[in-house]
Amino acid sequence: MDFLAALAEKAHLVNGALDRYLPGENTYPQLIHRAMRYSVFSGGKRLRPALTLAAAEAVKGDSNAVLPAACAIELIHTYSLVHDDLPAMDNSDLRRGRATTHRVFGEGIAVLVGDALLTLGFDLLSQAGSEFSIPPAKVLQVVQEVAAACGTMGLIGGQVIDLTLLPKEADEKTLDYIHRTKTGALFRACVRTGAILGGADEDKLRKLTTFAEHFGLAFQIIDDILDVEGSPEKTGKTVGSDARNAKTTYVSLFGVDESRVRAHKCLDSAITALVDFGSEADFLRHAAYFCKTRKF
Ligand code: GRG
Repeated sequence: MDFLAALAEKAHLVNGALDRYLPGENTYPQLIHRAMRYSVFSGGKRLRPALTLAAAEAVKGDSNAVLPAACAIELIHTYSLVHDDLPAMDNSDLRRGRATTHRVFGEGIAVLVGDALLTLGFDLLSQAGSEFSIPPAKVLQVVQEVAAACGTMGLIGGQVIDLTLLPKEADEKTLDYIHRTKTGALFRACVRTGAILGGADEDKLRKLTTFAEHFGLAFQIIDDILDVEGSPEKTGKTVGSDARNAKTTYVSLFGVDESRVRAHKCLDSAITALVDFGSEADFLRHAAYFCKTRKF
């Protein structure tokens, strides 16, 4: 099975579970539930939850048991996109190929959608072990991991620097910080969550963490390239928004060609980190190959 077919299979599982976890559109107050569902069911790739499931598989764990945690991570990811698109941040009109949440529901509701998705995400994560007898200490560990990835040393820290950085202050070290926190932290957390709940030993957890760190950085470098030479039909986003917002990116610092070389190097390192794993880690390997040529 090729990678996109395998991803679609995992996305199907995740979408079914998200549909069960999110309050129905007719649940009072309907407006927020409609807006949450609009934001979540909008055609995202579901790459992070797929990586959570795949990390559990890579350590021969039960991927069904990590499905709630995988969904929690997708809800948290969606929160970050909804807030990032707001006029006070990136001011984007298009996300996942359609109008952003605030363009459809207004800014106030979009802020609350993000808050609600983040809250529901942690609620789900805290229940991650209940059906599948995962030890409570492991559940607590992933709650802490994901909280750290979302906090001021993770997503929010990266977003703060990204929002406030002046172009003349931009250098490789700062850009690495932004990428490691804004994008990398959630990739790291989603892989570690799957591995921890799947029962990884310390050695496997370390190797999967190395995979995730290289993968996350490469994913963002490719995202920077797609913002310059991607197509809005494929990415589902407005192209050129980094330049319009005077953002420092890999492309603005190093150009497209050098950025691509760096992304490919990271992806090769990600694949190398899996050298001791068998075919049970094939989804992760193929995710890295996919990332090299991804157009969306
Ligand atoms: C805390 C508000 C707030 C923001 C944190 C994560 C983030 C910072 C902002 C989101 C926007 C952004 C460009 C993030 C970088 C990560 C990234 C490339 C997101 C897009 O991920 P995909 O391509 O999206 O997996 P889909 O739509 O497929 O889920």
